[in-house]
Formats: sequence, C-alpha cells, structure tokens
Amino acid sequence: MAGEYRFSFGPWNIHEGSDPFGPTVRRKIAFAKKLKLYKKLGFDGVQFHDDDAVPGMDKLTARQIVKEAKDVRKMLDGEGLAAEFVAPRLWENPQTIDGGYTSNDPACRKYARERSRRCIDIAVALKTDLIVLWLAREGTYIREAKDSKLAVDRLAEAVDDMLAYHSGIKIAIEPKPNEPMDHTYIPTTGHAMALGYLTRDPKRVGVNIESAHAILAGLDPSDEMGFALAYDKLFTVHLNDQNGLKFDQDKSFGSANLRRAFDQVRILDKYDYGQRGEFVGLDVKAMRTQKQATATKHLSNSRTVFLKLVELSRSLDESRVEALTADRDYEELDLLIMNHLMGA
Ligand code: XUL
Ligand code: MN
Repeated sequence: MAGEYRFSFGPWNIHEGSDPFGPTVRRKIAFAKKLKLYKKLGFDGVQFHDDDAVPGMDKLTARQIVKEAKDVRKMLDGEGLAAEFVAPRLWENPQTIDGGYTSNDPACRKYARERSRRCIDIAVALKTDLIVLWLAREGTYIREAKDSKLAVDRLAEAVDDMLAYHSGIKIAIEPKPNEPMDHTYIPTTGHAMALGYLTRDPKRVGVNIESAHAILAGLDPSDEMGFALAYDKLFTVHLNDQNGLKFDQDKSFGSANLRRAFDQVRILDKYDYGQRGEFVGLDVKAMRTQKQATATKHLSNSRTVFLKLVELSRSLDESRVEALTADRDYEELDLLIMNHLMGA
C-alpha cells in the first residue's frame, strides 16, 4: 500500500525536547540536515512555518525574504521534496503577545496582517498554494478582555485580506480549543469552516484537522474529518495522538488509542483523501526521553502505523459490518473491530 499516500511533517517535529519545565535534552539538528532525513524516513513533503523557511524574517525586507525562500526552494529541489504548506508563526513576536488578528492593539493587528502577507510570499517562492493558519493566541486568558463578536469579525477580515493579496492561495484553518490560551475563538472544525463562509471566497478556505486538537475539544477526530469531507473542506490533516485532556501531547499516531486512529484512517481512505494531492501530514513529537540517534522514530512509526491501518481498513469484512449494523448487533460489531485490530 505504501506509495499510494504521500506523507509530510514539519522541521519542528524533529526537536530538542525542551518543555515548560526543563531544558533541551538533544542536540539541535540543522535544517539542511533535517531535509536529508525526509526521504529516508519515507516522507515527500515538508510543512513550514514562515520562519522555518526564513529565520529572523521580521528583520528582513520583503525582497530579502523572497530571496531567502527561493534558496530554500532550491534545497528542496536538491532533495526531491515538495513544500506542503506555509503557516505564519504569529505567536512569538512581542507584537503578538495578546494575539495577532484579534489583538486589541491596532499596531499589533497591522503587524499580524503584514506578516501574513510575507508568509504568502514565502509560500509562492516555495511553490505551494496552501497556507495553514493555527490561530495560537487568537483567544483569551480572561474572557472580559476581548470582544468575541469583534474577534470573529477581525479574523474574517484577516483571512479576507490574505485571499485578496493572492488569488492563487488556499487557506486551511487549524482549529484548537486551548493552549496557549485558556480559550480560543476557533476551537473546532465547525467554527473554522463557518469562518470561511464569512470571507470573500469560501471555496478557498478549508481546514487542517489535527487529531489531538479535536480530542482536546472533547470530539472524535474521525467524525471531525467526516464533517469536513462532507463539505469538501479537508485541505490537509495533522495526524497524531493524545492521551486524555491535558497539554497538547502530539504523540505518535495511534499510540494512545489505536482504534481511534483506525477510524481516522478508515474515513480518509473511504473518501479518497490524498487522491487530489493532499498529503498525510503528521504533527508528532518524540518523547523527551528519546536519545539523539533515535529521535526520528516517532515519524517513521506514525507512518508505519498509518499504512498498516490502511491495510486493516481495506481488509475489514465490510459485508459483515453491514449485516451486524442492519441487525443492530453492535456488541458483535464491537468485537469484530477489536478482533480485527488484534489480528484475530
Ligand atoms: C500547535 C500546532 C502547530 C500548527 C502549525 O498546536 O499544531 O504546530 O500545526 O502552526
Ligand atoms: Mn498541528
């Protein structure tokens, strides 16, 4: 089955292991070295934040940014890799301390809009038409500090601004209910898709569904994917796993709940996800304990699990599923699925 799906990850998925309570535990791997690992691990696509491609971009002119991005495009060509998407990193600059597009400060909102335009320039230089928007700080720590109606108006205006800036780009909003904020304004797939319909060109606005983000919202990722597929809005995915309601863990795909992963693969495979060039994107982190030499296994393992689950999805006795469903014998159906996953 390998080869039917194309996989991607971002350079941040090979990381040094720092967390809010402790420093790095692994050495930094230079971007050029990371690129060399992609094909070896079975990946064809690179996901970017704008400053993964052009570090320090806030200090550069628009022209310098494009020049640097074009150099990165050459590096990708050298490795035979595609750029899947570019996402503006709107959560580290002091001007985004309280959000970008929804900041109460007009100067900060202006910065966010300008940075987003530079992000589009980078996408064009890297030859991708997909922009991912993870709306990290577009929410509140304290509800009374922002106006939630105005925030949505501002988000729609910001997306509109990006759509108007370049007619060839598409935007995939990546919803997440919390972290770093207490609450974010676009917490679920439904919110993200509805926001698209407030813009000038809803056809060009879709979603990036991350498994862990859906789980953090108390939702089932496969049902979220089904919802987006019904509207033809599933522009990309961030597969990973999450063990309950806590910080965003970005665990290897299927590692916390194999059945939940199976259900995601089943809906994606059933509705031909990937046939129009969509990548199977991962957003996974190695455990902090992982040693330097083996700190890419979370990526290859997630890919392996995905492909094994494709096989399992395709070998499931669908006529038996249908018969048990018709008979409403869901207990037997439950066992059928569990036996199938156990190889029994
Ligand atoms: C954060 C997250 C981001 C986005 C890209 O939780 O998932 O890495 O995927 O900005
Ligand atoms: Mn993500």
